[in-house]
Amino acid sequence: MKTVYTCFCTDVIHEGHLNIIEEAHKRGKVVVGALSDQALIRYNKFPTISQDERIRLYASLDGVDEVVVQEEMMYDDVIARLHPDYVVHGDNWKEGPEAAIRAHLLELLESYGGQLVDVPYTYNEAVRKIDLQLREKLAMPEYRRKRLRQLITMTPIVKAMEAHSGLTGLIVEKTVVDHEGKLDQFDAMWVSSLCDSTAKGKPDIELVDMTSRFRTIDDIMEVTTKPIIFDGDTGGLTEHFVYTVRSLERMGVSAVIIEDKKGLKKNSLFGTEVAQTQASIEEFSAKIAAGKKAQLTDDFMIIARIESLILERGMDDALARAAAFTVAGADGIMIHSRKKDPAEILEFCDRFRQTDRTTPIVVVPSSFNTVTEEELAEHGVNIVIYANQLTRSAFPAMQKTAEDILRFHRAKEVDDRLLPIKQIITLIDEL
Ligand code: SPV
Ligand code: MG
Repeated sequence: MKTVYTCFCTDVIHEGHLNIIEEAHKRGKVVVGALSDQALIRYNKFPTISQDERIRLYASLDGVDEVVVQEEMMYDDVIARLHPDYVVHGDNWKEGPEAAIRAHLLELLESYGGQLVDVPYTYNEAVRKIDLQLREKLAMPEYRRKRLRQLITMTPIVKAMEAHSGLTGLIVEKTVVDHEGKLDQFDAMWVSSLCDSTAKGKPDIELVDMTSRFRTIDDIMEVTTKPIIFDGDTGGLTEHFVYTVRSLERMGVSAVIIEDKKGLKKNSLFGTEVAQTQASIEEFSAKIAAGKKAQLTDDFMIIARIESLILERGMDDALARAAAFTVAGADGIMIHSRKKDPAEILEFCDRFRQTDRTTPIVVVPSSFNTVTEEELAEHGVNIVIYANQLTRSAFPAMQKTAEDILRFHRAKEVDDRLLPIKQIITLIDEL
């Protein structure tokens, strides 16, 4: 009896999957791999049911003889374990980022004479509808809101990228790279006060009001499914912050980060070059506690951002605040620095982790950008935020195009650095 292997990464079975099982069954004993949660999240297929539920679902299908877990997106482990005579897969993976997985599988199979069977991919109205429904489900507030907490437990470090519009949201949602034998993508979005304000041509001083900030969130939510971390600046007056918490929670935002400053807030990357006042531990703890009291779900997170290193008040002050804000109810600590060297951030993380092994740590390596995600994770960081790089890359590109059109009195000279017209009109999917 030959062994036939196929890997599933779905929460819903449609006729395409049944077709694959049928093709597999013709060739021998059918072993279905359930792709693990950890691998699914790198695949933009965030699970809406648990790994155990997926295993039970696949095992219940006619023609399936055995279900195993495929831990990694690449097939190395399952192939070594099972040595299947055949691997069956829909032929849609010949194109796009998944082609790298297919190419690697072919090498593995070749080493012992296994065969790949590419079954014509079933794509019809019913399948399209199921795909769409799954996506819509992930975009619903109750699914999106809890996704950040889930990700923290599922991946060594959650990677968030700045978004300030529907378009940048789509970039964070959809960008996938095939790098070092793995697919990779961002896990979450950061609605930065700096970039949201900059996109509106305003300074980052809490001038863009909450109604406008919520509008940005809504634009992003309309076209994405990934969780959102909202930059709540100082949180404003405690009496106002409690309403902000309720609104964000209702919208399906996963977390708000508020910083321990008061009065006129300026961007942290100014450091001590401008006057900025840090709130006392007592004042800020009271704001966190009020926010936690206002919160209605267990999913939402209020993360306390500590500005002691930015304002040069020292490591001990930062650590004392982290401990106090956690006691006040903060669900995470963000520590910020504007030094180029990551040393003070890593020292903070190490010392914080000596007494607190669980409270999530968030960092924003805009200045200390030599540090890698792996190093941060080794020091106990749970979330890394790339806070402004999309805005900062778009601005010089747009400015140069504007200058060159003025210089040449026509647009021909800039044309070869532009997105082709055909692509810009088809960039956004229609329903
Ligand atoms: C933001 O992105 O708005 C932030 C991070 O708050 S920073 O600009 O570094 O202060
Ligand atoms: Mg900000």
